[in-house]
Amino acid sequence: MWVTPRMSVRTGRTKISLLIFLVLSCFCGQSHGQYVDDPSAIQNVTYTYENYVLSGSMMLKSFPYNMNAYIYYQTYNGVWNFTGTIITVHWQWENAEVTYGNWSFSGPISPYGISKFYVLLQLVETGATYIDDNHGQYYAVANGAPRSTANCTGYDVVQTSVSSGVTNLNLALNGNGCALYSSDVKNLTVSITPYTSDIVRIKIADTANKQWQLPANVVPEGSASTGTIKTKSYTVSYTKSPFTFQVSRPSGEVLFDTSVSGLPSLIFENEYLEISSVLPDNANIYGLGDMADSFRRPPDTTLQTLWNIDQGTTRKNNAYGSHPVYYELRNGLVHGVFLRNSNGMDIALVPGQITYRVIGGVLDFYVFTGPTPAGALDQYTSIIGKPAFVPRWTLGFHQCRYGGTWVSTQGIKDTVDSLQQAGLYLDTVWADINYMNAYDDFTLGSGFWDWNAYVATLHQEHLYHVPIVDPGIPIVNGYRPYQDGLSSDVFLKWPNGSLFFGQVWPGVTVWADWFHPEAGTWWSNEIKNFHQIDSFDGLWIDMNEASNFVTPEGYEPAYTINNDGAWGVTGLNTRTLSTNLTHYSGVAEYNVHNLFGHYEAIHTHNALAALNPGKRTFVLSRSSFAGTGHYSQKWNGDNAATWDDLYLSIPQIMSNQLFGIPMVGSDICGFNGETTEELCNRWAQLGAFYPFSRHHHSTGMNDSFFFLWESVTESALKAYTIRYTLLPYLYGLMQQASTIGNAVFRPLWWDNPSDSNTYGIDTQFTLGNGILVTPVLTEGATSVTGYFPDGIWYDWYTGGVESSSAGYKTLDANLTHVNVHIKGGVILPAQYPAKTVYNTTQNPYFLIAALDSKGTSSGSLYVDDGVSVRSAYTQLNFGLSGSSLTIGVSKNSFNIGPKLNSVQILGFNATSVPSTIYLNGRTITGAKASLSQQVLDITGLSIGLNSNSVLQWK
Ligand code: MIG
Repeated sequence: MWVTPRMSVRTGRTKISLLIFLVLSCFCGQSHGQYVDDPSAIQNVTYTYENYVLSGSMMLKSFPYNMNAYIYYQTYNGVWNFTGTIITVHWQWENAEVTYGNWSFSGPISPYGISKFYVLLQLVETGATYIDDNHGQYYAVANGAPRSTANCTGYDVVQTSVSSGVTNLNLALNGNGCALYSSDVKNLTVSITPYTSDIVRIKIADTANKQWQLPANVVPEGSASTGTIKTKSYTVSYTKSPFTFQVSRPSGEVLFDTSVSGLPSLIFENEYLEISSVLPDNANIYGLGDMADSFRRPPDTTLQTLWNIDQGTTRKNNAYGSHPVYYELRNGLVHGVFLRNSNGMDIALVPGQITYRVIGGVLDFYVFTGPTPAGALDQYTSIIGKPAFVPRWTLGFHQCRYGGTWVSTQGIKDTVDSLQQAGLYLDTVWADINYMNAYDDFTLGSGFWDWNAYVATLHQEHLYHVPIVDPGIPIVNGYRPYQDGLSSDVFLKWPNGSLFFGQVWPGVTVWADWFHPEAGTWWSNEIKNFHQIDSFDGLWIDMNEASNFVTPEGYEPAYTINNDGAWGVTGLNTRTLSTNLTHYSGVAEYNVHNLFGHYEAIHTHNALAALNPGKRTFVLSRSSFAGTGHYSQKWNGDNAATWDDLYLSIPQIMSNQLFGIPMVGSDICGFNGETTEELCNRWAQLGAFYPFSRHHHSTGMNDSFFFLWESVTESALKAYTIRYTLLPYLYGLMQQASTIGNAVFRPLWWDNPSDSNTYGIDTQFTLGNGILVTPVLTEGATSVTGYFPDGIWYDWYTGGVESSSAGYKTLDANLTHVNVHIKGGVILPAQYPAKTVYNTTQNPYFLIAALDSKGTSSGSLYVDDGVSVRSAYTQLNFGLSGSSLTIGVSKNSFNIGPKLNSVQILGFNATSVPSTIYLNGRTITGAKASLSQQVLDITGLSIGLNSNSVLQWK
């Protein structure tokens, strides 16, 4: 650990050069006891950081000769990677009393912005060591100078009142504040509101009410229970000087604690808010996105920036959407924390803490206590809004393409024909910007003169169509959307009232101000008009970060968040709207940048709902914010045709479940770059299990349609046969997501929260609790190792037992095989698959009943018309035990046409095959049972699903 210092000492006023070494491990190993500790040894430490060089100066008390100096940098494993870097310090004797030293080193400074410096002086002659703990303090590091937080002494509680369960505190700035990046807000108001028995809201706002606060019609704030809450699953406490707060479980387990040793208790400036909470070491944190990262966020090295940006998959960058929510899994119990704030921010996870650094707004926290994963998600979505229920057809396969042959009706039709001729599954035909005339929204280009006639033929086949619509509206005289928008005055403006121009596909454009009261009407009208020339079934809203091809001038705050992973280099205005713009009623774009796509999604949803009253909508958005899932669905934007992006799609889809956006997917086979047969093959196998399953590819690339390769065709057929077979199950999961907020595409810990082996797994997932998918994610692999949680897992294809106790298994995975397993104890409702969702829904049902170790299983089926918002529905519950299957109808208002034709029982342990099948006590003639391995197949049934029944076999 120690490096012997080289030293050259000259006396008097001559310069002394010492080498100061950076020591990488933290200071904890040092015993202070054996040293003389003089906290005032070092004074006036300054640091500057520019162009990746950290430099500084300091004053030292006069010391005898032969003094060595070291600078200790307290590092966090993996965060600050300075191994071997030596700092050179040039010491100068200033006078007899003090020593003045300048030092500098170069190297990448921590992008994580959590830094602590110590300086240690060692007197070689006497062997005594002076440790300057005073300057072992915390510095905020962003682009520009690391700034000392020594004077950030927080706030004191000066007044307390409690009324109808809500605790209100008045806070006053302690001392003069530190003005770290902007001016301190002097007076704060804290309200601690018990929301429900499992949710508490702690809001810290400026008393003067000058800071930006989110309107509840744009980002909901949930509603507190009106009556008294009898049992709360949390307690909240606070300290008065300085103010900090703690949320605990009644057991005493502390979930959130803003009193973090060594860190400022609270910084609340008009453009810089900082607050931290204690985390356990090696915490299991999930969420905080959009991002491309492992699902479990590295607890020591995560910096999640939230500032919506048009940026393809880049590990650990901010991306298209902003979701300031995390879930922590601790000893099998889950809780979550939502910061309801739309401003740009950095959220850092370093050992033992989470730190928020926000460039505006207020600190509006919700802590929800789970403790089950599903409970936590239900609680979060009770605040931000439950996910929208998707139309059933959207669960089919979607084909998209940018450019290539998709520049005319015929080009698209050729692809559709080829897919169908290959026997592949298909439900929805997309149209990218190439369908437009000159990339102008709501127009059809010349190659698409016959488009709507073609859409009509698609509809006849029960296929669907979704076109893209971009938010940039071209400035073209006589172009109706532009003219209409001008007349309604809905476009975004500079503070002086002049229109803001940028540039996107159609050339110079303006953008709507979604906060304008006329914006929704204008957008709805354009969409309604467009529907007359293109009878679409849903809309795809792209470029809504908002993306701009040019970077306008605009305000940059002093604390530059780590936008695009390039602190300070990529400013807030980079390739987007200017932060200077003002929305209707003076709302600053600076504060609401992260809401552009979210608000556009709301308006687009409203427009579609107006177009088809009573029907569900389908809006695919690239950008999102907390609550977008209530209105819209999402895809993960421009991934690349790489194996890494194949993998990343899993954690991305899982994270979106936590954000309340269950209907999400990534571009299958990869958007940017050329895919390969093998990659596309594995992607078809994985993509078949994405909630939103769409193949898409960028312009300028070779085609990558499934049917182009035999192996990919075979894999796609195999994998999508499973998907379409399980449509009733998948649809039921979507319905549950929209009512109780449960996840559809789940991490393995979702249903096994006490099994810590599952906490880091993001190369496998389950659909609901019943289907486990273990895809191949590496090139050249012919096998794959996966984890099987406790219980019995049956192989999808053979029905045989794959695993009956928790553990890892290596599975065969030849090129056209995707491993799918069924959980013992679950009954999966299924239908015989046809090549479209519609045709599948016309086919008979069957049940796959996988038995648990007790020989039982259960499941459910939800059926409605697939499109109506408040539709009549029928809900059935299945229970299998011994030699009978009970079908119970708990709600019965939708007539289910197809009958239940067969039941497969996996794990059937008897040696004799039942000879008689009974329905409600009567023999069913024509029904028979056959046993192969341990799968009992009962066929020849025709059971109506609108009444209770009992099926038995003997
Ligand atoms: O600047 O519409 O993410 O899916 O194909 C690119 C063209 C604009 C980005 C979307 C992508 C889409 C593409 N769009």
